[in-house]
Amino acid sequence: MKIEVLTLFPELVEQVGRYGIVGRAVESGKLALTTRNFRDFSENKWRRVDDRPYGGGPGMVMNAGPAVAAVEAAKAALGGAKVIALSPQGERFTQDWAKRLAREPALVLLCGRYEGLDERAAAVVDVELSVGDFVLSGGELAAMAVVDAVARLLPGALGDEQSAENDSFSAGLLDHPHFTRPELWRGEAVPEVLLSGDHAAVRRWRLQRALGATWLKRPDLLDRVELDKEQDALLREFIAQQQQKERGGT
Ligand code: 9D3
Repeated sequence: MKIEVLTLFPELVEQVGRYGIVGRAVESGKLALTTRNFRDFSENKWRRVDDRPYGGGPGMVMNAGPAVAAVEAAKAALGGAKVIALSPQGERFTQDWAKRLAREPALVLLCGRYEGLDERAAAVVDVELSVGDFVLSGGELAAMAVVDAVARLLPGALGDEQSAENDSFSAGLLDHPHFTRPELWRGEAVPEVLLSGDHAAVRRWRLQRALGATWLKRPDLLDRVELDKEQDALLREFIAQQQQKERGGT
């Protein structure tokens, strides 16, 4: 897959391709990650790509000209691509979006700076995405999150195929707790079942703790997953145990 990021800070965005799973996807040729600087498409000798907002007010607006020229150059270089603008006004980027985007042959990610982009550049954008309800200084960190989430879904990117399989085991749920050596640390033991060698029991424990953590911390996620009979029984048991503890505690 090819991803080209359009930005005023190409060196910032390139860092995401140097480390970890994204770095490996780039190294192995599964991901071609490139950047393009809007400034190279400035229409003035000062290389400016922003100007004051019509109608007045604080801040600056990104010019449509360099943004659209950069998108057109990117699409030509990639042989066509879906164009995504990172924007606080965008639809929420989710794991479903990551899965959808991982199936595309090529993406252009347009990162805004300043107060926003001249509205007349919107015509070249296929979809606007936001990474959450908080204020960033620009689209770069959001684009890096999208690159990371998409790259790890590319076939073979994880290396350890089990990690991808585990993701489906607990799809839409929070993770279960993890333990590693030593067995006893500052007086705290590892749960017995994880030392038992009983793989079916370990699987059930992990599934129950994933369901329990989701119920406690992100009950909204449970509304969006269909629990099978086993999951339903494990969650009911977890809730009963939880209520038992509450009665003991008060
Ligand atoms: C404080 C400025 N805001 C005025 C009400 C508007 C504003 C403009 C530009 C807020 C943020 C930004 C820059 N942010 C992004 O480009 C961005 C973003 C974000 O801020 N949060 C979550 N996802 C994204 S994707 C792009």
